Amino acid sequence: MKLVFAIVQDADATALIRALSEHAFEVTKLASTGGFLREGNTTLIMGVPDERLEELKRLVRQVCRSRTRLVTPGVPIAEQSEPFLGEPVEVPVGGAVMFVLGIDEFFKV
Ligand code: 2BA
Ligand code: 2BA
Repeated sequence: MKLVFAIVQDADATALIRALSEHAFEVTKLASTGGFLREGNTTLIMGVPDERLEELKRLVRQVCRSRTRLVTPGVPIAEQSEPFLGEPVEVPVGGAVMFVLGIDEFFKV
């Protein structure tokens, strides 16, 4: 069994959780914040059998989109508005960032 952390954009989270549930994956959703953009994102925790890991990755790839955000270097994201103080740069975000860990034990009491 593996423990998967998937950090996804909020805009993709609902559709991904629906797709996961339809395919009988169990999932726990956490509200999280990206350290760079300092904006909300969603972290999903999933305990999955080894043999279903590729299926899970496929679903994440199908649902999660890559997007870009305009960021002005050196200016806190919350304070960014027109007129820009510096030259804005495009930052790619997502589809999804995934961590896959081995599990020593999984049980419910
Ligand atoms: P954020 O930290 O808000 O980062 C948003 C996007 O900004 C990242 O997209 C990446 O393209 C860019 N970025 C992040 N840190 C940067 C830096 N120091 N310099 C230049 N550009 C930077 P993604 O890579 O798709 O990451 C999306 C979110 O996934 C991140 O949001 C963060 O919450 C999480 N994440 C990504 N890599 C991680 C890691 N190694 N460990 C923990 N969380 C991670
Ligand atoms: P929920 O996802 O809201 O699930 C509540 C209960 O609904 C579960 O209780 C289980 O009995 C049932 N259930 C969930 N997903 C199902 C599915 N795809 N098909 C059929 N029945 C399903 P618990 O098993 O006691 O789980 C309680 C909570 O623990 C879950 O809340 C979820 O947040 C977390 N969880 C359980 N197993 C997990 C796993 N493998 N990975 C990540 N989170 C898990």
